[in-house]
Amino acid sequence: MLGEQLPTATLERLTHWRRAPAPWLELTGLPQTDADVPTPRAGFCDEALLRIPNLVHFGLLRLLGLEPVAYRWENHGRLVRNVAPSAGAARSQTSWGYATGLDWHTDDSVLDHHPDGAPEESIPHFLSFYGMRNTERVPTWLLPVDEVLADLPATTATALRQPAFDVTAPESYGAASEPCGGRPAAPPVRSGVPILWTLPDGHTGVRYGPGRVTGRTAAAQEALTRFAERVAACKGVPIMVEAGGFHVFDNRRVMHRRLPFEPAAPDHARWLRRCYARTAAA
Ligand SMILES: O=C(O)CCC(=O)C(=O)O
Ligand SMILES: [Fe+2]
Repeated sequence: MLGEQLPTATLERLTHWRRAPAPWLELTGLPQTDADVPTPRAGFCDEALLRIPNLVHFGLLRLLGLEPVAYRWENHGRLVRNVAPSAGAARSQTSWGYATGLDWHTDDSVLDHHPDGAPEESIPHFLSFYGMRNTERVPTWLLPVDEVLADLPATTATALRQPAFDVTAPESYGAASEPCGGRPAAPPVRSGVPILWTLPDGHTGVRYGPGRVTGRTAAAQEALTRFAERVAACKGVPIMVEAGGFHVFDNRRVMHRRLPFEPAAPDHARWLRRCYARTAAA
């Protein structure tokens, strides 16, 4: 049981978060593997070498009351994504890229945002990361949507709540760098959806990705431009996930980005393990 391995203070933080989830949570100093497993160079690796990272990662999700989610059209349908530089994907707008930045976005914004949507068709509630190594010290930047909205006119927010936007799928859905095999086609576009909506707990939810959303009317496009300008003016908060670190954030209340970086030597480059999750059914 992971609970028996963790300090009381950590367990208390997990219990507190589970009762009242903050937009994000960070932990450090978690159990790590003794073996020096090289960073995967092309996205995937032997999961048998990662028993401890997986036990810690999935154990933490369980303690937080979250269920892992995978999508059939990305990452070969696997639960854990190796967020690591891959030479073949250097300039891609995916978590395997590094030479270009990933600008502010939410993940899988092309999926369903309704609270009663099927888990395997819905926007992931949370992104969770377990750190294998990050000697380059490259953070994941976070930006709460509330911070963006604080400086936007109410009329703009109202326009963003209209079902007046189209969203296209991200590059990671069957990207050229990830041979598709027999995977089913991803939903290429979702039409007539809002950018902002109200979550069951009353917070504002957001779906966003530059170049992935368009307004269907002049008013919708105008509101989107105002939103993009405001987002571009925000700095956000850097979260550094290093070896033995864990980070979970709400993919509907928070946007994230990663700046371009120069990876350390092959086998030792930045390596985070990412798993999508959703609030477990009661
Ligand atoms: O590399 C990172 O810090 C985050 C990459 C990203 O956008 C993701 O994994 O969804
Ligand atoms: Fe992302």
